Amino acid sequence: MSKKNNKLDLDSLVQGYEKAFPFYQVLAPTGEVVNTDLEPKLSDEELTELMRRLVWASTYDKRVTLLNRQGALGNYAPGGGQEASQIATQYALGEGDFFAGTYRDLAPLILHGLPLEKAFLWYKGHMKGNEFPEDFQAYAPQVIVGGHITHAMGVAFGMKKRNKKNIVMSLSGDGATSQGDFYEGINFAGVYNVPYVAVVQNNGYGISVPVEQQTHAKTLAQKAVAAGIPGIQVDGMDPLAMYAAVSIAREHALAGKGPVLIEALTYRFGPHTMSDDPTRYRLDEELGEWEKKDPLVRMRKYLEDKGLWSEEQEEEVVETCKQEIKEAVAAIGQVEKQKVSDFLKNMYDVSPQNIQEQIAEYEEREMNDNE
Ligand SMILES: Cc1ncc(C[n+]2csc(CCOP(=O)(O)OP(=O)(O)O)c2C)c(N)n1
Repeated sequence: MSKKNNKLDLDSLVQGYEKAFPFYQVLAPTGEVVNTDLEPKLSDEELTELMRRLVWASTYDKRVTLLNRQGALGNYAPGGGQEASQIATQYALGEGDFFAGTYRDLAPLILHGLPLEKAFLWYKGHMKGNEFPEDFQAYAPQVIVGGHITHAMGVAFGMKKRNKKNIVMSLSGDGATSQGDFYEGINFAGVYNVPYVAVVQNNGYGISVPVEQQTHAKTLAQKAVAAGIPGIQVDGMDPLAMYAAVSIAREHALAGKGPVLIEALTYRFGPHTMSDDPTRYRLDEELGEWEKKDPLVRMRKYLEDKGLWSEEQEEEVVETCKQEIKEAVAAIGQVEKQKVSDFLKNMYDVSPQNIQEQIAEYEEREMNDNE
C-alpha cells in the first residue's frame, strides 16, 4: 500500500515568510526621498544635529583606528559604514531611555553620554572603563555575543513594573540572532509585553561567517514571528529610515504595545577588529557596492539640497572631534595603570585558592616592576 498524503505544500509556506517583511527606505543612495510617509518630521536644527553626529562618529572611527594602529589604544571594532544603524537609532531615543550595545557600538554609547575617557579606558581593558556614573542609562559594551539581549529585556521589564515612560534599545549584530540568548530575550519580552526595541545590525558577517551560513531564514526580521512581536526590515545605510523605524517602534512600546524587532541591512567597511583581515573572506567588489550606499553621502546630499549643510560645518565637526580625542588620550595617560592583581581581586567576594595564588604571583611581579 502506498502512502499518499501530499496536500500540504511546505515549500510555499516558507517562501511566504520573506514576502511578509518588506524593506523600508526613506532616502535613496542619491539622497532623494523615496518614501514621504516615513520621512521623519525633524526640524532643520534636528536634521543638522543628526548630520553632525554622523560626521562625528565617522571621524571618531577613523581616528581611533589610527590610534589603535599606533598602539595608543587597545583593540578596536570599527563602526564605519554602520553610522545610520548606530547613530540615527540612538538619536531617536528620548531622555531617560536605556542603551545596550556591543563592542562595536562605542560611538553611539558616547553620544548617549559616556565620557570619551571612559570609552578609551574600556578599550584598554581598564576596570575604570566599566565604572559608569550611577544615573547613566546604559550598559557597558557587551562582548558576549547576544548576551545583552536578555539583560536589555530585563531592564525593560523593570521599567514596565515601575511605570516608567521610557524604553530600552539594544544594538546587536546578525551573529547575536544565532544565539540562544537572543530568542530567550525576545520571547520573554513578548510574553511580558515590555518596552523594548531590539535593533539587529545585519552587516552580513559574524566575523568571517556570512549570514547565509548562520541561518536558513532569508530575513532576520522574521525571527520576530516566533515571539509574536512585530519585525521590520530597514535600510540600515539610511539614517532617516533608521531614525523613523526606531521612533515608530518607540511610540509603539510607550503605548504599552510591547517590543519590536528591527533588522537593519548594513555593512561594515572595515575589518571585524584590528586583528582581522576581511580580504580573506570578502571581495573588493562587494565592499565597493556597499560604499555606494554610504549613509553620510546620502544624508549630506539631502541636507545640501535643503541648504542646511556645508563643507565648513563638516570641517568644524571633524576638528572638534579630533581635539576631543586628543584631550581624552592625554587624560587617560594620567590614569594609573591597570594592575592585573586588582582585576583578579575583583572577580570574587572571597577568592578561591587558585585565584589567591594568582593574586600573590601578580602582586610580586607588580612589586618587582615598580622597583
Ligand atoms: C558567545 C560568544 N561566542 C563567540 C564569541 C567570539 N566573537 C566575538 S565577535 C563575534 C561575531 C559577532 O558577530 P555579530 O553578532 O554579527 O556582530 P558584529 O561583530 O558583526 O558587529 C564572535 C563570534 C563571543 N564574543 N561570544
